Amino acid sequence: MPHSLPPLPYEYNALEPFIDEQTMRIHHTKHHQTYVDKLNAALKGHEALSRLSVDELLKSIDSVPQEIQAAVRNHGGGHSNHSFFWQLLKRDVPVGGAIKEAIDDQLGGFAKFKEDFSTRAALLFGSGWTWLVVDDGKLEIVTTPNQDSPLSDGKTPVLGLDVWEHAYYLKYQNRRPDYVKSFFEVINWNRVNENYQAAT
Ligand code: MN3
Repeated sequence: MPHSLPPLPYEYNALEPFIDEQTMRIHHTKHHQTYVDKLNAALKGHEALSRLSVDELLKSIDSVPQEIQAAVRNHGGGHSNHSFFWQLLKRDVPVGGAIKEAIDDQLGGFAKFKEDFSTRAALLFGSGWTWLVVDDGKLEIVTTPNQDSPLSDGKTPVLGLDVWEHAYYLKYQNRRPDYVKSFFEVINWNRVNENYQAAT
């Protein structure tokens, strides 16, 4: 079955004023849809691969045939990353639970984590993502270029931030640090806790 665009679990204006309605609408209906369409186009004629979930494809990216490997990495990554990202966003969810304890224990406390994550996001050159991942049971902040997924490096994302300009330019123009600051106002920590529990 071809891959399809998952509906957003909230309205396009649900994250205002931190992430604006127009950005959410274009980001979901145009950018994410295009990744889905191009992934499906790349997989055409590859019956066995078409039966795998996009995350399974990315975990075994090295065994995807060379002639479609870049397309699966880029467009499959785009589909997986965005599907993951939408679920992470919700206003007014305070940080707590097991992820808070793990951040305190392993990353020097929430304030330090926020500063370190924001710095990595701000300094990431060009287009890519900043992640909080679980690697061998431990939390780690990493970045990936383009639409590369941490899944392809054997790491499990629990939180991720799209820092492509299309994610923020309409509202924030060149002010990526302001967008990152706003992101911390709309993190659904309940979802991050679910991701963390599944990963550990
Ligand atoms: Mn994006």
